[in-house]
Amino acid sequence: MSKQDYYSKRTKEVSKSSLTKKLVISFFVFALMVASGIFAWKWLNNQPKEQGALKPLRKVLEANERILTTTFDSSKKSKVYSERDAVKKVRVNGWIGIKKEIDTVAWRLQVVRKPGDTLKLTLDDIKKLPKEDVIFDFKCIEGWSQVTHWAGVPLKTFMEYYHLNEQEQMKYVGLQTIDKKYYVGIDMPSALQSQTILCYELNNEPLPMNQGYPLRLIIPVKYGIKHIKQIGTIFFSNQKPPDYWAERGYDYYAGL
Ligand SMILES: Nc1nc2c(c(=O)[nH]1)N[C@H]1C(S)=C(S)[C@@H](COP(=O)(O)O)O[C@H]1N2
Ligand SMILES: [Mo]
Repeated sequence: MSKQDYYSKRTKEVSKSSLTKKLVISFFVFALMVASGIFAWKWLNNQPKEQGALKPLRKVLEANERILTTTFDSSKKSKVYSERDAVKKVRVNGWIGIKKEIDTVAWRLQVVRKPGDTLKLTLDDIKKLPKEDVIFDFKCIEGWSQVTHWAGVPLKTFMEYYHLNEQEQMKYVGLQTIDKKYYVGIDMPSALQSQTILCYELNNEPLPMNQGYPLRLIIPVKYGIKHIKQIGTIFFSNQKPPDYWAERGYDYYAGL
């Protein structure tokens, strides 16, 4: 069989009318897909908002959160780096609730053990507790990251020292800036992870004012939004504490 015969045997004659039919069908399938896409998009945008995010999208974030909280392993550490890897010039990001000057002498960390029962601590009280260095890759939701070197007392150590055992059984920790304008809520397992610290040093020096002096949270298992600077108050709750960025449509859990 010649090559030409071979190909002509294998080539089916396609009639013009069946070709037109196929073309019409695929056009309608395409049009239907476009229309359902537009419909779904319009439907989504007509949904009510729940905490700054369209309700169906907020539901997806909450479903993710349920999966992530059940699979979270608090004994698993975030990757640690050596001091050599840490940058000297640390980026400053986020000014909400940050004061340029604060009264260092008057400042107290307010730990609300129960409504109406607040422990007030000086920075020296906190510095007396065992200090841990945390060198990790700090990740902001805006898309940048930096290996940075922080130090302070692990929140777990702090809670044990002040006999906050009952509070450790609760579901969330809430933290607010001194002026209460920035605030975060954190699930207890992440708050008690060993690398979560109440931080008062950056690169072996006291925290600069714009980086959270006198005290900030460093929590490597979360995105930057949860690393609240200039903490004034800490409280404990079984309900989700208010969270500045979650109220504006971001993920509440913000886990890494
Ligand atoms: N009080 C306060 N804390 C804050 C913010 C803020 O706006 N106000 N921004 C957060 C965000 S989005 C990031 S990425 C980190 C940045 O920390 P840095 O300025 O030390 O780099 O701080 C977090 N803590
Ligand atoms: Mo951020």
